Amino acid sequence: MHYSSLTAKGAPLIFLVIRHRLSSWLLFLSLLFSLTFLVDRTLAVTFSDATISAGLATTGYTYGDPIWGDFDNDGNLDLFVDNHYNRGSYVYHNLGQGRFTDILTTSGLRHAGDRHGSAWVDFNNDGLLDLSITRGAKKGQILGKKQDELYQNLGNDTFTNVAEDVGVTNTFGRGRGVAWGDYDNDGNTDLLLGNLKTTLVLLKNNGDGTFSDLTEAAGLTDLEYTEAVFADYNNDGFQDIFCTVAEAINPAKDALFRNNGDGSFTNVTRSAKLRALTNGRSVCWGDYDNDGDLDLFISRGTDEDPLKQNLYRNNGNGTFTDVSDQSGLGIVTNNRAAAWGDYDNDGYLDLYVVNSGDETVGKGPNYLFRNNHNGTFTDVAGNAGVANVVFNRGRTCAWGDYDNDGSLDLFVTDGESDTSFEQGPQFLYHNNGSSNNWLKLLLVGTTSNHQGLGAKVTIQTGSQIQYRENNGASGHFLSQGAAPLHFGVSIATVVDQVTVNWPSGTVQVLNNVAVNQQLVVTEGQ
Ligand SMILES: [Ca+2]
Ligand SMILES: [Ca+2]
Ligand SMILES: [Ca+2]
Ligand SMILES: [Ca+2]
Repeated sequence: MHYSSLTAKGAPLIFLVIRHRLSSWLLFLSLLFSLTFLVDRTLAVTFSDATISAGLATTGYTYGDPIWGDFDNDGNLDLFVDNHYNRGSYVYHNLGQGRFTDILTTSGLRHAGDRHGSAWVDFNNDGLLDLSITRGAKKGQILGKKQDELYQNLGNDTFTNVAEDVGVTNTFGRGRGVAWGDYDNDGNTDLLLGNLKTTLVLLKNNGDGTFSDLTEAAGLTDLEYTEAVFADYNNDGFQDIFCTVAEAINPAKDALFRNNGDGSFTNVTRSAKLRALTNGRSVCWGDYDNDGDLDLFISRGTDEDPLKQNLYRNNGNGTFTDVSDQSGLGIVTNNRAAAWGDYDNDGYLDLYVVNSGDETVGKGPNYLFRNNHNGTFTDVAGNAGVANVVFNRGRTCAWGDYDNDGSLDLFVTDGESDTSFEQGPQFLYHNNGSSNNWLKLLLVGTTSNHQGLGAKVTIQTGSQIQYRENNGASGHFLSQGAAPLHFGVSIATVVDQVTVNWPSGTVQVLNNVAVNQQLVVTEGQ
């Protein structure tokens, strides 16, 4: 559309330039045209509301982030949405052709519960995504009695809760965040649980159907955090932990724990030059500046105090620089979920942030911060059609290409417990796409954990690199994104090199990979 209108307006100009300095003007015009066209390729990206046409419910009672995961391995991303307050969760099975059906009643999942965080994880390495869910404790009244859930995927679209059998019930926590990652690189994914007004729990997966509580041995005792997530910030091959919390009794401050590689962690917040701030909500690791290390965005806010959002650029030497202001992300507001995703496939990670707003006027517009390729971001949510302006409170979001057209789609929920807006509209925003190219990589570990959690992927196109860490198995406000890993590659028609650093230490290199495909990368093959 933009292409043809530009050509029509440009036509009279061409006659002028032919009469003058023909070659230089033509060169100038063609450059201008190319630049405009390149900008058009991405500026034009919009989304359409596909909630009803996809067969999804239009209301929900969410607490934690919705999670995308292909639990039946048919190549289509399914969607779990964990409704709160004893409302039935949504277990949306993707039927293909952009349609979903809720299979809660036949899935084997308990109908409802005080559910908060959820994560798709293949905890037993059988190639099927299982479902891990944290539960609250009725405002603390049933601590010691309440149990988290771990639904083992039995195939045939059914699940059974094995949490008690394997020992991941976390009865002494008011369950919030859930993060899976192989912190000791033994091929089994371990479990890190954030709790409200109780402490963190680290459960080591023994690989034999049992888990051991190694919180104390890891040096993670007495840490009161709701959000704790794995990510290897210093690229030493060991998953580190970042934590934040809001609404604790004595709100703990943001903390970064370096994995020492021997099963223990050390608090390095100060030496890493991260600020000891409070009231973080969402923790989002992503390499927004394409330099091969994970940068960190933290959304913040409480209903009493709008707060400044934070972006930390990873300096690549174990320290970070606070670039909140210079990046344009340091706005003062009250946000909840946030998630990185290259929605316009231009090769740079963009960021979606959900605005919770306040109890009087409800939520403000959500943000779609488009990456300007120079360390700054511009909010384009309104033009893109994802500002999500509804009379409610903002809650959660997740990126996933549910229709496999190569463009990341977006699921957004509203509604917030303990407010006047408990029930909220939920939206599936279909990405109408761009002409940019893309590559999706689905990792399959063999020596490493089957899901490939913790694997690092670098792709090179010409002189540009992009970097992702496969850390998708986490939930609540830990919007780490789903497998497959999604890369936009702009106008590149071939990816020169794909390098996968597996948690086992195996390094795998693929050369001259065709774009616009989903590639399965099996460790060692
Ligand atoms: Ca590390
Ligand atoms: Ca970076
Ligand atoms: Ca982008
Ligand atoms: Ca799509």
